[in-house]
Amino acid sequence: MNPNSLDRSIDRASQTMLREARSAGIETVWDRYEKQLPQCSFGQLGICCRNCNMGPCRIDPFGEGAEKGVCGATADIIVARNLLRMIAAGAAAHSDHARDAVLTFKRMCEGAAGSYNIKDEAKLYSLATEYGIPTDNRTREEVASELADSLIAEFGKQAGPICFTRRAPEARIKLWQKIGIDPRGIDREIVECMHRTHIGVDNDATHILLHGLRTSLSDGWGGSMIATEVQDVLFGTPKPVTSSVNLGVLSEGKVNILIHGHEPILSEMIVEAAEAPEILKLAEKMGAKGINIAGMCCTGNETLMRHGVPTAGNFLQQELAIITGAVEAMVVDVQCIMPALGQLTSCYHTKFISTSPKAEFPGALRMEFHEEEAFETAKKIVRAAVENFPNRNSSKVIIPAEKQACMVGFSAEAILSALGGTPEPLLDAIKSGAVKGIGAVVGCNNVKIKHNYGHVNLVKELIKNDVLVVTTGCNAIACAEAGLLSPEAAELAGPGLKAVCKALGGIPPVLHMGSCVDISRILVLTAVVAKALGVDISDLPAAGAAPEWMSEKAVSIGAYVVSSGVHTVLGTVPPVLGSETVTGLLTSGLNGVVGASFAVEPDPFKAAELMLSHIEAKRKALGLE
Ligand code: SF4
Ligand code: MSK
Repeated sequence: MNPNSLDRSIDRASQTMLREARSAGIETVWDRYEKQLPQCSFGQLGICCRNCNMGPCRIDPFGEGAEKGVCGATADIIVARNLLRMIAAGAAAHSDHARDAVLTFKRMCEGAAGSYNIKDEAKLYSLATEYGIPTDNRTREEVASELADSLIAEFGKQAGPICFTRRAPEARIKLWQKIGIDPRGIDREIVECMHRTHIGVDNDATHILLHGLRTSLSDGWGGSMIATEVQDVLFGTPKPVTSSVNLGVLSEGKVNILIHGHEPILSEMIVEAAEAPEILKLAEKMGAKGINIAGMCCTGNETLMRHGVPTAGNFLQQELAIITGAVEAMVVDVQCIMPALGQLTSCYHTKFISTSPKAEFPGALRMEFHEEEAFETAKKIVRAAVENFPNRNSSKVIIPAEKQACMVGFSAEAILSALGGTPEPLLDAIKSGAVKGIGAVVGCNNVKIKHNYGHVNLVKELIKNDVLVVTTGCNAIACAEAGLLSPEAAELAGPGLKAVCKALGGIPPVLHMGSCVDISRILVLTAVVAKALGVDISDLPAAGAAPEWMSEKAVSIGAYVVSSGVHTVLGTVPPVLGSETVTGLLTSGLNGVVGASFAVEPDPFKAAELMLSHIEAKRKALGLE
């Protein structure tokens, strides 16, 4: 790879910092990727196995060497097992995040997490009704406590169903039941993945993959959806709000604190702690003009959409933010946090503060966070950052100018409210062809694809062709940085979509629906639209994409989106090409099973064509030509 910064990112702020990294001799993720090249082709094809100590085994893809592992496992079995383990890890990450959110909710009900409160009472009661929890003549706390117990029970259930799966259209639920993938308890499905992939258990690729679909559904309509809903009850359901994104949100004169990771349990407290009068006074004493909190990755998405807290960047920008030399503290919890941050922050004055009991990092200062003393710990963390301000070396500070305005916070509830409380106006727009369909574009950055290139170009192509885009995760941040989350971006949309955006009071053509777990909001939206049209989700003129995905969470997401009936285009190839059976199942066989499948297309323009032709075909099938 050419080390030119222009080849690594399309984002100008990132290019500036990449040049700075190069001139300062600082190593980044792109340099480490180059040192890995060529990457192991057995790993790329998914045909190596370490599931027992007779191995490691690998299959010769050219048929000249070993065709089977020591135990007799074929390429099909090995690839399928490896994929199932990826789904299990991804589903576990989302669902363990959900577990912590629910346990915090329960502790709050018991009075043991006094810093938290119920911010969305209406959602609390609607969830209670969904769970059949009586609400008459009961206190809010009694209802909340019983709801918390019901949500906690979803993890350990031995027989389903998981309550939120019943939000899907009837036809979809029946299909899941018919093919045996209606998920049972969340933990049960994940544990069963590990059992099935142990040596000598499940040895049929199709059978293994079907369990992958079931596990992923326990994530999408289970763990992820529980995380979203409980966080809404605790912190408020997002409504449209304006803010700004990119590295230019860092402030030269203020204490900069970056909050990075995934769980809003901590970041909500940090945002509050930074407003405490004594802390602001301390900042002034340290010579700062105030405290500037900025998000990173999905923690950034959570605070951006609920409070309009600016976001400094997505996954591939986490190191670049430190290289600005202007960050007093990088505070992290879990997921997508590069272990490289420890060494990198040691080159600057930045304090790298780890907070989760589950996640330790080399070189990090540990300030463990527990709900019982949430606000106090948050204040300690913010104080540590403020006291670090005088250590900033102003000669090392380079803050890029790029800072892009955006409108975010389009929860499913906010979208329906913008439509006047009913999906009808959206259905009318789809029926008339003003809006051709819905594109769900989500997922990470991946160093194998030029930073934000896949995201931004794919989304631009979709809106240009009158496809309304809903986005979460690092795609949402990429779109925001490119100006696609501003009402003015409607000018880049086709005439139909542009008119709809204007008629709805000036909404962007790309709607920010939140963090990774909030892909559950997209599922809810598709279910609402499908039910209103009287069809299954797989009949909708809708398609999904993850143009720069990299994480195991993304594998679980892709699996539950397809299992829910949405055709999905991936921008990077999953490690499955070593098995024709598995590749064939994923790219076409699943159509006959769940009515949707995967495609892989790294070129965002071609990926957009695939999505558009899928949407056209679905329109035609619905008689909407
Ligand atoms: Fe090899 Fe089979 Fe053991 Fe895997 S499970 S390492 S293929 S012997
Ligand atoms: S942060 S999982 S890199 S979207 Fe959710 Fe971004 Fe992917 Fe992490």
